[in-house]
Amino acid sequence: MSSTFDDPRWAAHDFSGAACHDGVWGGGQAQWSFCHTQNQNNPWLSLNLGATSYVSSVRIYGRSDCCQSQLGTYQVWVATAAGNPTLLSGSAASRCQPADTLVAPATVGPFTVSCGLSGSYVTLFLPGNSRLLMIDELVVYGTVPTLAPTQAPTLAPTASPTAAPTAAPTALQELSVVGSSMSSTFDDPRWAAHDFSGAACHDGVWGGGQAQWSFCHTNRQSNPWLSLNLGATSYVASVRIYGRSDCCQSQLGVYQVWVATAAGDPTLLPGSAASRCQPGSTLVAPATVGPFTVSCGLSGSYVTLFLPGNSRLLMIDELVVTGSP
Ligand SMILES: [Ca+2]
Ligand SMILES: [Ca+2]
Repeated sequence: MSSTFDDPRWAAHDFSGAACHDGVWGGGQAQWSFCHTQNQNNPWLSLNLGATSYVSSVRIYGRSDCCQSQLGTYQVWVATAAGNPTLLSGSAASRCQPADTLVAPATVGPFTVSCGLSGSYVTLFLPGNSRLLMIDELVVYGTVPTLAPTQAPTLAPTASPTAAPTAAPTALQELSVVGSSMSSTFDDPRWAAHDFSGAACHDGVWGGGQAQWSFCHTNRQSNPWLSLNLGATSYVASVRIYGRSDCCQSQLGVYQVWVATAAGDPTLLPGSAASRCQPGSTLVAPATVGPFTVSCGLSGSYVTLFLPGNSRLLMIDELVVTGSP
């Protein structure tokens, strides 16, 4: 406070500021819980809030045993220091309800002053000469800030994880063939000089007619087949069949292409070991050299051309596989 009432007649009582924030008011002389300055110019009472706080309002409980008229014109300030707020630097103290002249009637109140300011001190100030500041209690309402900043926000969660990336698509290419087999190899002794084995159907030569004789040829049989060994499980995008180029193109007729884990008649392999390309279609080659391209989209290490039915002859110039190794 700016001063403390020191009349020796009342020396037994505490009139310091502590009496105005002891939680006791309205008791009259039975309690003597009021703070009291000397008669002076511009008396003040400052409460230390301990930390910068938001002050929403202040409530003044007037002296309850007598003298209520002494409050009269008063001001409430929020400041960064105790003391006469009009003597603090401009930024150090702000007045609650600065546009209003507050005048307390001669009652105990309480008188509530709206504020809305932040600071670490609240000061009751009685402007003017020959004033007495004496009230029962000064109560401050507001919010004490947390001492430490709140926890830093975590980053927003990332989007749900994407599926592991699939292997980068490889450009489709003509797949190499490491070997071949057929259900049988044409063995007419008249043509013994020629190679009719499966190798003739993956030698890179086709369309040459009798000048080249580069075709594979089974005996006449049921369900003949030609299997190419890709050497490793590979993605088979499509298969291209070049028909025999010197004659006999009508022999291809109804045909199937399979991708499998082994060579041989695919209909005799276990179900999971062979899958047919275009399983919903019956493929029938016209009596031309083609080529005939069959879309596939299956993976396996063998590609098999299969001619279903009895008394069939498999003879074509070349079987070319396109895909990814
Ligand atoms: Ca009190
Ligand atoms: Ca050939």
